[in-house]
Amino acid sequence: GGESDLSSFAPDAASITSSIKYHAEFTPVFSPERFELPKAFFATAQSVRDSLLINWNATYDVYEKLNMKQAYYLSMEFLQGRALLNAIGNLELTGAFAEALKNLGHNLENVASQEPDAALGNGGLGRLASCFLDSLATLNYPAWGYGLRYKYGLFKQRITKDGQEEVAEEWLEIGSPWEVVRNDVSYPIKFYGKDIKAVAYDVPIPGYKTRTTISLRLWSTQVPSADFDLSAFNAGEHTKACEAQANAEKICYILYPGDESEEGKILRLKQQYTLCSRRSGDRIKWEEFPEKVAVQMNDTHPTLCIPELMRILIDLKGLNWNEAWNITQRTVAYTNHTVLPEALEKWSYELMQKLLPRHVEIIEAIDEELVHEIVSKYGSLDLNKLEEKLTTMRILENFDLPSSVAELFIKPEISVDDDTETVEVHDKVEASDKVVINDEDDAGKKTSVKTEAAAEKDIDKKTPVSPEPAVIPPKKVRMANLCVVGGHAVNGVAEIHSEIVKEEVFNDFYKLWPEKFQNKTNGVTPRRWIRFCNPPLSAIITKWTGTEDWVLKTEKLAELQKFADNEDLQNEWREAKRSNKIKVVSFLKEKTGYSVVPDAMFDIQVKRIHEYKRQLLNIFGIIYRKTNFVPRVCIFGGKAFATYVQAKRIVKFITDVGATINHDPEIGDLTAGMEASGTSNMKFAMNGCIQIGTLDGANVEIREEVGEENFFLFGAQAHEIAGLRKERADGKFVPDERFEEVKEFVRSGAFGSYNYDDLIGSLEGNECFGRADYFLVGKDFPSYIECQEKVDEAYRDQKRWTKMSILNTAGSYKFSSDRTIHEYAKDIWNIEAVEIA
Ligand code: DL6
Repeated sequence: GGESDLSSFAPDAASITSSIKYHAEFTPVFSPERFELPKAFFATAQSVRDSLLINWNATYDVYEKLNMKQAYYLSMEFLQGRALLNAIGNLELTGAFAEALKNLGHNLENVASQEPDAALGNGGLGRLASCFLDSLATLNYPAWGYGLRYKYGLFKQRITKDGQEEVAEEWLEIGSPWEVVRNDVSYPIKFYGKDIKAVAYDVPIPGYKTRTTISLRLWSTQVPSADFDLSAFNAGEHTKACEAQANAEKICYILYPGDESEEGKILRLKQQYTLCSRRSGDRIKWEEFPEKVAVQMNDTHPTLCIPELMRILIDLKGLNWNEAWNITQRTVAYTNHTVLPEALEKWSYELMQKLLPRHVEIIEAIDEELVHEIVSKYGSLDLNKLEEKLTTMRILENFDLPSSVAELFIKPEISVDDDTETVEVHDKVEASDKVVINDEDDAGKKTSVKTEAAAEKDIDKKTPVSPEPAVIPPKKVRMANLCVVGGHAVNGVAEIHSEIVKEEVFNDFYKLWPEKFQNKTNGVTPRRWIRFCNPPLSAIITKWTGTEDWVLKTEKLAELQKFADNEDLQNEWREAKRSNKIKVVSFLKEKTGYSVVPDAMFDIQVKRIHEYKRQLLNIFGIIYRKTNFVPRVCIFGGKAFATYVQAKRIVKFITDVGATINHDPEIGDLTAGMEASGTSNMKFAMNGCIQIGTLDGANVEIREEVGEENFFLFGAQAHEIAGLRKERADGKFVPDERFEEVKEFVRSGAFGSYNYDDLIGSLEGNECFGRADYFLVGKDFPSYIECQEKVDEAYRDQKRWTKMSILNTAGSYKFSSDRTIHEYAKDIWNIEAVEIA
């Protein structure tokens, strides 16, 4: 309970030692004889959990009593990572646990390294959700994370001679010491008229230097035990008897199951509905719901919470449409994380209707209301313009207009001559769409699927088509439009991105409802990303700013600015960096067998592999610079999505170049407007790294904060991109000789026998990709390598370099997720912090 005198509970090393011994013996998950590392990890984590449980229960006791508004962060991804060091750091018990483990013959770091990686996310979007949870707890905001308990997290990456290979990561194999199954919190979910059961597993999220400990609630799917087909099993039909169970469990099997196949799509939609489906408590007064609950949709994956809340309010609670709509809109808000059109989710209408017919009915009604609103606002426009608005803004794509407004329009007839017909198509099919060619009727029995390039050629507006069958564009549900319509707030994740959201991606909606649109520049938690991951640098910051307050109030980091030229600070700073680099040297040796020197510049890019993230530009630069300049250790970290062929080619290419360069006896080492924010850039700046980048995402703001002279800028800017792409497509682009040289060198087979024609071809407008160097690697190459020369020059002057590094840390204070969370709490969720006494 919250009021117990355990509030001052702060165990010392001796009591922690007994607690670890107790758990090793009495909450066993290993056999009793030995006390080896895995067992030491489990017992230590169980002991930490005891401390967390006291605060955790107290937190929700208070929330229950005060019945205040709480925020629910709905996300298909939480990239939590390992929790042990983070938890004891937040509890300020690191020293005590280290001593306790020493008493038991172990070392804390080795014990912590035993923890499986809870990688329930792909990259920035999932890690952002986890940073937000840390900040919410630290700042005492009443909140929850809601996600799915995937059995397998993000795959483990193996690099083989063929490139990347994905291996399943079963993070729950030995169980998780953190999660608590809430057997009393389970709900039925209906698919095709049959119930499955979603059970809550709660993970404690402790705040830093506070008792507040909030929950990450992960849902797991099962079949109600009464549904087990005992007679089939006894009759020997084992597979049949277990089928229902297997079908239910597979929903939470893996993070982002491949959705190329129909089965994959259905599974993904079931996952999304599982996250959003809820039968809420009867104690709730529905009219007060938005005063008690704020729901944040992390991208469009949780969009179904909109029709689901409507369904609950109308069908189960008996509210009328307007009341339900008002409550829903005031409750939910949407964060957009991408401007890439192919990443804006659209669901096949047909598929969705089969799985969730009632939700589709509700979506159709929302769409119809939207159509009326657009018509009443823009009714005075000429009909073509009005039709254009409806075409881009509607939630339903490729649908006829509702009959209530259809008579406003005189539709162009499809004119059928003897052997030629003209097909009016209202919208261009997106790059990733498959186009269904239908040679029967709308119900489409004989169908075939066309590829992207063929589809784009086929469906240009008013294409004369002779006697070929007509193209019937597939009916879709645009989840992003539903989010914008159904939520009271829409935000981007960096200033430039939020501008693009307003001016391009959702411009028509912005004109209709400007008040909905906001910016919330991302942030990362300074606990995990400086204090705990970089103890040498943290100690220096604490010494020079006078206290450890900067961990909570990152604006204090700015105080370092006044010492940036101080020789003592510079020497300490260099020493800390060197000690960290020595750790990297031994890590690299252990993982790759390569030996590198710590005095070299470490040139690092860590993020998902994606064409727009420009790993290709980086590696081309490395090939070009191969024999010149300052020695560098170039490190790439990142995974390619399992079905993203071009990204996997890039992984293969990087490893081939690495293998060749690393065996060379002479050597002892981003497209603007496309990166929504980036968060690795924030982690790098906080840790005193000097960055090279384009003016994109949060880079723009980082450069502003750390100072132009402390950021290496190259490349075209967002507003130039469209023109440059056109120039490229029109064949007017003249590539730089140095770029041509590098391509030639790659073609010559310098990096092995793998055929890189497709990779190089994509930089030249190879037919197979249909778009000439879409990510403008060739265009930015000269600017990139010239900028890298400036990087070398700066590195040669170590005093200047160290000053730049200090000023990066000093200027990074804005990028704490604490700042971001305060903004969400105030501007979108309207929640207040509550301290747990
Ligand atoms: O907002 C978190 C993160 C940004 O920092 C990255 O710039 C952006 O690429 C990423 N977006 C996605 C989009 N996925 N979907 N859908 O991962 O979000």
